[in-house]
Amino acid sequence: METIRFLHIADLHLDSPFKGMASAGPDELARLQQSTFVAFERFVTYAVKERPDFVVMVGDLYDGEDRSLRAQIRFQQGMQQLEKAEIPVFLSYGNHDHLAGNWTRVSLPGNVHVFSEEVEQKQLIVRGEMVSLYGFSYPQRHVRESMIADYPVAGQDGYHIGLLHGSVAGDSAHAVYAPFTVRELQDKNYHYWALGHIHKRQQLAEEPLIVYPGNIQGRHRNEQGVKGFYDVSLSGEDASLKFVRTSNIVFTTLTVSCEGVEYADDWVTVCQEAIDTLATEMGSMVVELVMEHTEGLTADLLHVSSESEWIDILREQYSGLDPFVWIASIEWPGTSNMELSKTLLEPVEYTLECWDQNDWDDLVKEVYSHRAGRYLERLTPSETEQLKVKAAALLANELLKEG
Ligand SMILES: [Mn+2]
Repeated sequence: METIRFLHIADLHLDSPFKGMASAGPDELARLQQSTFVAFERFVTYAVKERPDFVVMVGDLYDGEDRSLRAQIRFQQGMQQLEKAEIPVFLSYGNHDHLAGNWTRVSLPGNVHVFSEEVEQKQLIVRGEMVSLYGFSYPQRHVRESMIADYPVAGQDGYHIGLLHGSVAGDSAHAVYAPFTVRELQDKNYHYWALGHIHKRQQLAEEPLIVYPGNIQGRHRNEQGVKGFYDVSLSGEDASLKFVRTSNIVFTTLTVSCEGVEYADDWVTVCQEAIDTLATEMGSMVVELVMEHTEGLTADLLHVSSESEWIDILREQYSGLDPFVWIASIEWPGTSNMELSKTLLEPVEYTLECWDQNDWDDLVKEVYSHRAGRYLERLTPSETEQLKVKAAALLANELLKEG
């Protein structure tokens, strides 16, 4: 069989608002809010240069069901560049950009093929080889039922690729959308399964390759490390993957040893050296600092200055610099257990993130229909958002209270 080559990308979350970064100032926030677009442009540039046979995009192209106009225009421009380079694009929408949302319509060029709300087959011919793609778009936000039965078993001819935005059945860490088992996917006899939805890059199986490329740009502390997409080659039964980085700002954790440090100015130097070394390797980043061996810094030093003062001093050192560095937090020994807090916070944040205005309306329906509740003022969507952030913080505080 001829070798075919395509790019597999998912969870672009264009125009993600970075709501969790409330501590950042307006300049830093603006910089963060640009990052999903920068990551997307890196992908487009790569595609135009490398000329793959086609591209598959597997859901959550947009962050919100309103598909912000800015995101749509930037996406449309990207698709036009791919059209000029004669690269077909096959895409499906996910739970974040489901078809029941309300958005201003922006047209997409003719090289873009969108999967409808029912599993369907699309085909193209690459150097005489028939390539069949199967997928669907989310008709509404929640698709809790399995969609696997609707995917046909592959025939003998050509290549077969499945697109699926969803998660493994029984994965309790993530609200389950379009659940599947690896076995069910394998039973379809496809050459490749292009997955989306889970933001952590991973391979669920090798025969055939069942792959989450992860998202293209981290959006908060639980989406750490370098992000990107896969450049995939299929040659008969053989497959190879190459990861391509797109992330513009990396979320990361850095442990700093304060051994031998006695004075605050030495502490600043030690931190700066560690941060600069990491930034040289990672580029722009949002970093959580973890201090260790702080015995030399007397308790006085730590007590006299508040935690916010320490962090502000470091932040000032990096204000307005390139690469962009934002110090998200400083953890001192004994203040909290970061591993524990991550374990607890991930499901909490995910749950809150999955809430939309409808879920909220449902929840408070009773309150407003109550005799006395009719006179209450309604919360605006932005107040609801703030409430979610506060609720997550409150819950985390309660959970992490030390005995
Ligand atoms: Mn997603």
